[in-house]
Amino acid sequence: MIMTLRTILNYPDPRLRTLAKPVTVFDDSLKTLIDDMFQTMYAAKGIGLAATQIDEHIQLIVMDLSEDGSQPRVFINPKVTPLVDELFGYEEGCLSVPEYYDKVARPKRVKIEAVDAAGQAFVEEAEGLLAVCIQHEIDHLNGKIFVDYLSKLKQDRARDKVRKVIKQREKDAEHKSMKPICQKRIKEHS
Ligand code: K1U
Ligand code: ZN
Repeated sequence: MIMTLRTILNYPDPRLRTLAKPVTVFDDSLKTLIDDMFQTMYAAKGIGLAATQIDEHIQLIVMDLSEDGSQPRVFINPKVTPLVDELFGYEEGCLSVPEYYDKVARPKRVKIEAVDAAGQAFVEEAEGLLAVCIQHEIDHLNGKIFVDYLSKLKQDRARDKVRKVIKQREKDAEHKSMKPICQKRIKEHS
């Protein structure tokens, strides 16, 4: 099976604001997209990923809340309904806002209605990390990012942080690509 590592869009890319369309066809190209999303999420050390984040604007989410990557889950056309008024505050992260974390309060217990990768509809109740993560990911499908819940000052800080992280990643990638040439030169001169 060929899997592709996809590029994750970074805040404040305007494509992150696109509204995702419902999935209507469950075919091999959807399966390939799901595989690509898992590979991309695991490679980025995330616990969730919405299709929006890789510039695919359909209602598709992958998630794995386990420590060892043993519990992959797929949510297609997901819907959440709060079951309580009580809010739960959690320090959230986002692969589209790398290395920036802040607390967001969301409904503590929710009902999830979705369809799995096999096209089977399911309903479940969630709290804790699953409730936090599914609400965060559904926000992505609606063009919303967790920093939207924060003050303008914090949004500016998040933007600056992302800029810095991207610059550093570009530098690291450049160094990495130069390494084999340097090693060859060192060998030639020894
Ligand atoms: O949507 C995403 O970008 C994935 C995001 C999911 C998420 C994590 C924590 C709270 C809400 C939503 C991440 O995976 S961020 C990656 C990360 O830093 C993290 C990983 C494990 C636990 C907590 C954060
Ligand atoms: Zn996110």
